[in-house]
Amino acid sequence: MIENVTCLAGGVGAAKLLQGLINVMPQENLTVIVNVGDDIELHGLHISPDPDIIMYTLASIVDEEKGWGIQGDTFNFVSMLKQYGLETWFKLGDKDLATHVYRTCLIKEGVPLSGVIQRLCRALGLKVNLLPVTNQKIVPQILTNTGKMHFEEYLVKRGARDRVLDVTFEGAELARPAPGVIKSIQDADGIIVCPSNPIVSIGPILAVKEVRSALTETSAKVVAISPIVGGSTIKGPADKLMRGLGLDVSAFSVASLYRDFLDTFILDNIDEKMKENIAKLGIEPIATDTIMKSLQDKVNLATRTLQALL
Ligand code: FO1
Repeated sequence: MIENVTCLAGGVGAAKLLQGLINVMPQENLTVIVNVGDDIELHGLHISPDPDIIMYTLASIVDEEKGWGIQGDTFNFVSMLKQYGLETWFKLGDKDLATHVYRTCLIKEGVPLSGVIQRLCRALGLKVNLLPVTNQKIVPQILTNTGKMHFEEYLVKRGARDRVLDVTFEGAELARPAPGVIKSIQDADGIIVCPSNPIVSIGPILAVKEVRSALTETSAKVVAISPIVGGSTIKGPADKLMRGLGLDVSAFSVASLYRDFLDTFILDNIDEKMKENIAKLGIEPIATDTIMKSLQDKVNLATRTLQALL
C-alpha cells in the first residue's frame, strides 16, 4: 500500500505531475523536495522560481499558459523599474512581487527558507509538505562560450543562446539537507523523480550531501518520469544542457543518469524502442503517454506513476 510519497521536483514539468498527484492522493501524504538552484537575488529580493511555480500551480493560481507567475497578474512594478533604468529581463508580476517581498522580509528576520516555504504554503491553503532540498545556497553555474553565468541569466536574460560547455554547482559541498529532507526519503512508501531538468533541477537536489545515498539505500521503490520525449524537451533547455555536457538527449540518457538509485523509468510511448536498453541498466521500463496538457492527462500520469510504485 502506497501511503506516503516523496517527490524530487524542479519547476513547470514537476508542477504538472504534482497537480495530478494531489487529485489522486491526500496532500498530507505528499512530500515534495524542491530545487532551489534557480534562486536568484534581483532588486534586493530573494526570488525562488521552482518553489513558487509549485505553490502557485497547486494553489491553482499559476499562469497556466506560461507555467510560472500568477494568472492575470499586472507588471506595473517592472515597468516603473524600467523607467528608473533598472534591468527588467526577469519579469516579476505585481502579485508575484508580494511573494518575493514577504520571503525576503522573513529571511531578514532569520527564518530559514524551509520556514518561509511552509508559511507561504499554509497562506495559500496548501497541505502538501514542500521542502527546499537545502536551506543554504546551491547555485548551478552555466559555463558557456561567452563566460560563466547563473542559470536564469543563461535561460531568461540570454534566451539559452550560448553554447554550454559545463555546469557546476557552487556551494554543493557545504549544502546540508534541510530539516526533514532525508527523513522524507527514508520514511517514504514510494519515491517519484518528477519530469524536471535532470541537470539544473534534479541535479542540484542529488548534489546535496546524503540525498543520493538515501535514495540508493531506501527500501521504497524509486520511479522517475522522463523529461525528454522523442529526443527533445517539452519545455526548457534540458536538451541544450545535456548536449553541452556531451550527453545524448534521450530518455535512455536520463535513465542512465539516475541508474544508481532508480527502480523504474516511465518514458513516453514515442520512445518505446528504448525499453530494451533501459532494462539492460537494471531498470524496469514503462512506456505510457507522458505528455500532460489537460488535467485528465496529469491525473492519468499520476495514477500510472503511483501504480508503478506498488
Ligand atoms: N521565465 C522566463 O522565461 N521569463 C521570465 O521573465 C520569467 C520570470 C519569472 C518570475 C518568477 C518565477 O517564479 C519564474 C519566472 N520565470 C521566467 C520562469 C523561470 O525562469 C524558469 O521557468 C524556472 O526557473 C525553471 O524551473
